[in-house]
Amino acid sequence: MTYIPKTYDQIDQWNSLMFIYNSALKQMNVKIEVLNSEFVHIYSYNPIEHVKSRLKTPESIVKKLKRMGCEVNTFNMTEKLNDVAGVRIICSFTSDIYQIADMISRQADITVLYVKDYIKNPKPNGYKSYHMVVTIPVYLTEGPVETKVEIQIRTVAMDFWASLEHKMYYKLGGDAPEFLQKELKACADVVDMLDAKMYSLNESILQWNAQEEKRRAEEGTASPTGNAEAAAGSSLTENTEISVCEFPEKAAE
Ligand code: 0O2
Repeated sequence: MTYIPKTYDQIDQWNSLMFIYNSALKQMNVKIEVLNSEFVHIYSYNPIEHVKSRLKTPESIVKKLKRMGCEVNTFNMTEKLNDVAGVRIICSFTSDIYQIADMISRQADITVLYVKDYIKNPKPNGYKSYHMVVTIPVYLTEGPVETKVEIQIRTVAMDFWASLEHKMYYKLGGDAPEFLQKELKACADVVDMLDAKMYSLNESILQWNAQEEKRRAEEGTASPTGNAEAAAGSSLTENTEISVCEFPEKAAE
């Protein structure tokens, strides 16, 4: 956070900072919702399954600052931590991840500070996800405050693995025996295979649909599904859930 309004020194600084981070999350959620709606409007397809956002808990902030060897204060919280405000976007297919990341990066008021692509470069334990740390301006009475938000984008399958791995690892105090680590990595490989299989199935269905549409057009018969949107069977309001809450695995802490 490059600039904090002067009036905020006089009132509780912690609550003020959390208010700014929370406002950044709200703005980010609206942006994501609009992008998804536009995608449905143009392509009759919603790439986003659901979105979750959360503010890091005070306990988690303290723990992370200590782990980093930093003194626990609000300055270090805003300077050293990049995930006090976090959004997690869960999408259908790996290809959606890069499309969503691109749509977010192209927003004029969003600055991408850095990206960690754990899909192209998975962690040794098997963790896969696309991380972006961005800043978004929060417009306060005294002017805009550039606020950091961490965006994690992953498929439903990657999220399933990461949520359970986080829970199990936490239960073991972050020190899992080697055989469990191997099992978790094996599960991550199964998740990879599932993602690839679902993607190729979807491609086949799209191809089949296109061929059927063409055949019907040639025969002069209408599609039984009526129109493209009905064929895609999706709209933001029907399928996409945007909620502001703890990430599920964090709620356990
Ligand atoms: P928690 O408990 O989820 O909050 P950086 O801020 O980018 O300089 P950091 O925070 O180590 O450094 O970045 P990284 O590696 O991108 O990880 C950020 C978050 O991604 C983590 O936050 C986790 O939420 C998630 N993550 C990273 N690695 C793993 C993993 O191996 N398994 C699971 N399940 N999640 C992972 P925190 O604060 O480390 O943890």
